[in-house]
Parts: sequence; structure tokens; C-alpha cells
Amino acid sequence: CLWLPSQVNAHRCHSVIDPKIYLDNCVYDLCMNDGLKEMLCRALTAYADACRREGVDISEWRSLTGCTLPCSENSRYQLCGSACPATCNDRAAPSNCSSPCVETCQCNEGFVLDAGKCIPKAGCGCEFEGRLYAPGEQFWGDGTCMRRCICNPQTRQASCQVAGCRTGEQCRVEKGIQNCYPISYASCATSGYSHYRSFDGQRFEFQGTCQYQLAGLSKKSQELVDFRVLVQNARRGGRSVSFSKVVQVHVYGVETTVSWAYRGKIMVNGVLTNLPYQVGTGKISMYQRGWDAVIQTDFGLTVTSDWHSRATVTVPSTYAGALGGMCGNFNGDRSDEPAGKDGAGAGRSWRVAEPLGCGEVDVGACPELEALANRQRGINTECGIILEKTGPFRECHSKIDPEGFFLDCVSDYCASKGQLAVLGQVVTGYASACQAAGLTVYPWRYHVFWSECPLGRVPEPGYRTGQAGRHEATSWSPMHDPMPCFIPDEEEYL
Ligand SMILES: [Ca+2]
Repeated sequence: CLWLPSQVNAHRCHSVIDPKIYLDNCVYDLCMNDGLKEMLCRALTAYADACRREGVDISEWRSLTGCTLPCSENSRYQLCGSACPATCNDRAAPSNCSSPCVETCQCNEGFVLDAGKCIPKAGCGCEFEGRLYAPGEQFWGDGTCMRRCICNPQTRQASCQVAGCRTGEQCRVEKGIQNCYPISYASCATSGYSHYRSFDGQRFEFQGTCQYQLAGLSKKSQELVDFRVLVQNARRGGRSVSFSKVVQVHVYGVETTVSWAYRGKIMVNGVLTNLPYQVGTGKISMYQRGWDAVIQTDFGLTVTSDWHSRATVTVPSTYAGALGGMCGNFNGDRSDEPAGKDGAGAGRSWRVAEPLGCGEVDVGACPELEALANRQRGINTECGIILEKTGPFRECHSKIDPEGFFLDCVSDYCASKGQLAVLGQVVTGYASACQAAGLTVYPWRYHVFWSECPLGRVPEPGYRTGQAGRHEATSWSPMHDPMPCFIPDEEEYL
């Protein structure tokens, strides 16, 4: 610490600032920290800074005391450097600086300070209306997305041209970034054995076990990223009424498959992958949300699948009218759906692959469907829970029409002969749609005695809900027969 009075001030500072208190502090700090060198350097720096503030010119003391200051790349230590370093925004700053010099790391010749780093002068971007843009960076030159500019790395000048947002987009600021964003999104869903709801809101039934296009660009476009979502309903014989959807997404040259055969995981280009997973830097994100696997792209496409019976495709409004598949064309008109390619019937014409023995099935009306629907309408459990005015979905009814889900549920009830697991899937679909819209869903599973089979097992065939009735949460006990589950034969599932 005796360096304080000797080296640091080079005796010129003594008359201005008494080193005594600094010396005492130095000794105390060193003592408290077992002579840690860093404490010594801090004490010396404190005195040197105090002297400099008083305008006393002090000599280089760091190398003598071993308290050298680490400087980052492309910069060097300066005892008395400019307080106004050259930056990308102001390269002439040091010559106009009126502040006294400071001890600093100064950028080497040809380099300037940018975001705390010394970068080559040529690395500085373009200044445009008071803002700095990186070389090659593209940006909007106005607040209404009418002028698109690029920072030319050679000239370091921004050049702009007339541009605009695409159809279905609007210019706005999101997360601090002004850009063209979709005006809205539309969703298509397929669930259960045969239910479809198109982007334009048309409901229809189709049952087939081949692979079909759910959604995709109807013709190549320069402005829209090409993608295809395919679905296959696997319905095999065996002991249970087993069906499951295999959902495949093709985008950016990556093939992603979600299948019951590897529940909880995703196949990416043939490699079984754990979630979450990303391709590119956020170009495709895959993760699990609730019961669903979610595949999301950077251009607003979102595909979900519960690995079993439900799948949804959500697209931004930029794709309006440009799509084809079971999900329809998204032209805002539901009367032209379902439609196939070239006006042919939907379904068969969207076949993209024909696994051995696959085919389309006549859905066939359930003979007692109407009577069953009427019966279900009056009860507060099974399918009736979807419609119950004071039930767990009461806050959702006005926002998302429950009628379609109810009819899906009744039709599945009929097809599956009342299999509880199948009804649960439809009710889950309505619950998910409500939650996706930010609406509150109250507990419902105990009302239908729903329980899920453990991973890898399926409900025993013919398992019925029996005399299901309303049980309040407080009176519910797990005394009910658990759902009988068994491990399905491997070949029953794809
Ligand atoms: Ca349409």
C-alpha cells in the first residue's frame, strides 16, 4: 500500500489529496482479504482516479505495480485516453472532445467502439434518419411499411425502394419490431374417426385409412413458404376399436412425423427425437403443450397433434385462398367445401400415399344417431357435458360454438359403442379449443369418469361408461372401477 504515496501520485497529488485515508483503507482491505492482490489494485485505482479528477497528471503506475488492466480484442490500455471514444455513430468524437482524459482501453487504429466492442470501421453500418443499421441489414424506411431499405456494406449508405405488405398482412410493431404481420390466423381440425372442420369453418365427415393431404400450398409461390401437412388414419382390427392419426409435416426440406407408435417423441427426418427440439435457429420449433405435440414455423404455421386422434393446422391470413387439402382453400367461403383437386370429391383426391390395404370407408350414418343425440342433449355427462349451460364449459359457449363438437361426440359415441376414451377425446378437443382462445374451462374429467390408460396401453374393447352421472368434486372418490387397460399388439398401430 505504500505504493500509494510513492508510485501512484508521483508526489504531485499529495498536496491536492491526502493519501492517508486511502493508505489506511488499503491496509484494512488487504488485511480483511488475506492480502488479495485485487484489493490492492482497487485501492491504487481509487487514489489514481481521485487525483485525475482533481486534474493532477499522474504517471503510468499499473505496469510498475502489476495492476494491469485487461483490454478486449483490438484495443490497448491508455493511461490518459480520450473520454469520448470514436464510435460507429460518431467517428470524429475524440477530436471534438472537451472532457479531461480518462484511463481506458482505447480501440486500435482503424477500429471504433460499437456495443462495447472494438470493430473495424468498415464494419459500421449505415446511418439512416438517426439510426444505425448493420451492413446488409434490411429495414423499413418509414412507419407504414411502404419503403424497404437495405444498408449497402460497400457504400455504407442505405438504399430504399417502394415496397409494401402482402395480402393478408398489416404493418405494425410487435415486440418492438416494425414489420408486416398477418392480420389473422385460421385453424383447421380433424378429430376422432372421421371429423373435419376446414379453415373456412365447414364441418364434414370423411373416413379413410390412406395418407391424405390436410393442408398445403395449392400452387408454388415466390412469396409464401411451401409446406404440406399430411395425415393418415390408421384403423386396424384387433381387439379394440383402435384408430390413431399419424401426422406428417413437410417444410424447409424437413419431414416431421407425430405418431402413436412413439408417443411423447417426434420423428425428424427419420430420427426419433426428444422434445423440445429446434431446426435452424427457430425456423421450426417443436415442443409439447398440454396433451399436444406442437410444430411451429417462423412464418406462422402451427401444427398440433395429440399423438392419437386430434390434429390441428393453423395458418396466417397470408395463405388465404392459396391452400389445398382436406382443410379447404381458406378463401372465406365455406360453401365450396369439402372439395377435392379439380373439383373432384374431397378425400380420395387428396390421397398422397397408399399403404397396403388402405382405402376409403363409407362413414355410414348411425341408425339411432338422432335418438342418441336427443338423449345426450338432456344429460349433464358424456357428450351432454359439452352443451350443459351451467357446466364446466359455460364460459366457452358464446365464443366457440359447442354444437359441432357435441355432434362429433355423439357420432363417435355411436361408432365406438360408447367407449369412454373416445368420448373423452372429443371433449378434450373442445376443452383445448376453449383454452387456446384464452377461456376458462372448469374441471370436467370426473363428470364423465374419464381416466386415461397408462402410457402404451389402450382401453379394453367394449368398455362403457355405464350409469355415468354427475358427481361433484367433493363427493367424488376414486372408488369407481378403473378403466380396464391392456397392451395392444404392436402391429395394431403404425
Ligand atoms: Ca373455401
